Amino acid sequence: MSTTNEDLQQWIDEVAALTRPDQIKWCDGSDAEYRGLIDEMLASGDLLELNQETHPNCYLHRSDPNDVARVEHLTFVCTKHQQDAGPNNNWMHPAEAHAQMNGLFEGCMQGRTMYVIPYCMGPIDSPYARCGVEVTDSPYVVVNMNLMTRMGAAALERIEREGSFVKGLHSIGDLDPEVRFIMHFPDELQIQSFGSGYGGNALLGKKCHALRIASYQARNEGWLAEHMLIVEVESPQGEKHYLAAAFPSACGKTNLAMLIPPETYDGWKVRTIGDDIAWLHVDDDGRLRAVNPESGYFGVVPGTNRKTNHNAYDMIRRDAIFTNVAVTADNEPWWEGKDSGEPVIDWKGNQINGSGEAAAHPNSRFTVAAKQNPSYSPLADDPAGVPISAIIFGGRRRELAPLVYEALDWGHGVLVGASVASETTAAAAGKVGVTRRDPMAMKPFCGYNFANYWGHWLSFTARAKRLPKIFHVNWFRQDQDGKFLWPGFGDNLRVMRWIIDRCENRVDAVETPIGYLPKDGDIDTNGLTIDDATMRSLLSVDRDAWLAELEAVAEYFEEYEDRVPELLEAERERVVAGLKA
Ligand code: SAT
Ligand code: MN
Repeated sequence: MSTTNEDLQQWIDEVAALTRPDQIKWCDGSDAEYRGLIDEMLASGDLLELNQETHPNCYLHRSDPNDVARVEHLTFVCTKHQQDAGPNNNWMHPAEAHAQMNGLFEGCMQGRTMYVIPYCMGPIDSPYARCGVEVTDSPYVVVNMNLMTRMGAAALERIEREGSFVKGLHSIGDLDPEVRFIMHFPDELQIQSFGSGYGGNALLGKKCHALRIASYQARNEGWLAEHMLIVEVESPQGEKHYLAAAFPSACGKTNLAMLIPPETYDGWKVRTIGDDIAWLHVDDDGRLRAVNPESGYFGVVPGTNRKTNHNAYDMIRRDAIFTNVAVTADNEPWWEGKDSGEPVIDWKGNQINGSGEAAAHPNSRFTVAAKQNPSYSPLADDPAGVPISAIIFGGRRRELAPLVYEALDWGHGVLVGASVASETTAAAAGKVGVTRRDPMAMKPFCGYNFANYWGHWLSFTARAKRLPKIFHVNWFRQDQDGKFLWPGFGDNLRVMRWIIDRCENRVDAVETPIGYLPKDGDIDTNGLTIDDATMRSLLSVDRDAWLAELEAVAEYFEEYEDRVPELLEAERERVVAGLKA
């Protein structure tokens, strides 16, 4: 196979001349191709077969122990001017980055097969969808892209019809952590990734294309590419709402997108449109519509069990690729928080020795096709996407942020999003549990200067007539002993219900300087063993702590100097004045 698109053909020829692979394979996305690659990887030891009786078509990949998470310090946005990448990105001049990457890619595929993966982010017939081509020397990347994106023949056809696509070049190199770079060239619609085979570093359709490059395109074209799940909530009366929610990596987006209603919520249905990324466009009626550019999930495994998320638990019992989990004596996958079985071999392939170290890596992952999700919504395939009623921001915060509050209006909501902070998780290399600013949960993913990004968000008041309401939630508030105050998981539907009632103007709220909070008793706790005092502390606003928070936000904004929109600073001052009054 090759292509009628000259630009694509020429690029593939150039890449092949540079990297010198033994052979080139154009991927068609077929089941036979998927099967063939799995068999090759089983033969090479890249994949290990798991118990096929209990877990049909499930396989385990052990990544290099130095290559288990995204590497933000090695991820760059290469624009001509450093200010355009902003203080939120590592920057390198495109000419320098190209010279460096060309040196690394030179001859790197000798002895290997080069795979050409045409893919489409978004429903294949959607006007909102965008295509790309990833070239890689990793068969693991090909099978993951098969599960995560609409890849193969149909995507290539669309590329040949439309002509435009994002170019992604990837090689695992020698998996040397010292020689690892994830480079983005937004003006050229190019991504180059070297030296890692892991998730967001290597599956270039995901964070590199659908967020970093897409956010840059979205700014120029008047839409938004966001790190958000999209969930459909249907009441017993058949009223449907679509909510989009942004949380940092490994803060429970997949669980919220696949939420199982509490027992007392008879007749409520929750369905998944997307679990990680949303592309938001203004439609002809002036509403925001969302599509999920992906068609599969790359989810955190630890903590998944029948109680926390039986949909996810069932979903990964067949046709799933596990990365860096442990295995039991019966050769079943095992992870911390799985409520059955015992690990005998850890994620590195060593016999468990009782050292107390985690058996599965804390950032171990499953990859599955979205259609396998018992709560999959067919609207995930709708080319028109779904209209969004509410946007929800959240972070992992031991204190300060109440369980839920509503922004006063869109402009204030942008401040709420821009102020998001969260404790770091194992999804990225580095220390875990440190609170850092993560505006809109996009810190690792915004492909341009955050200050311009906030300005772009603010511009939607002029672009759209019927904007969604904006909320902030915090499922992670703890008491002095470190105990979580809110049960989380399925019970988060109780909070989403209040959010929906607010969108429908069915429930009043208490106005405070930080936003609207639920009145006493308006969050349904029927069936929960949570006392009034706990609910009050979950919904309390500590004035002094909030004043300190807004001061910290001001300091954070200072890094962005004069690019910070005046409107955003005015919103911040408005909240400060309210708190002082
Ligand atoms: O590694 S990924 O970026 O794909 C997953 C995540 O961190 O959200
Ligand atoms: Mn994510």
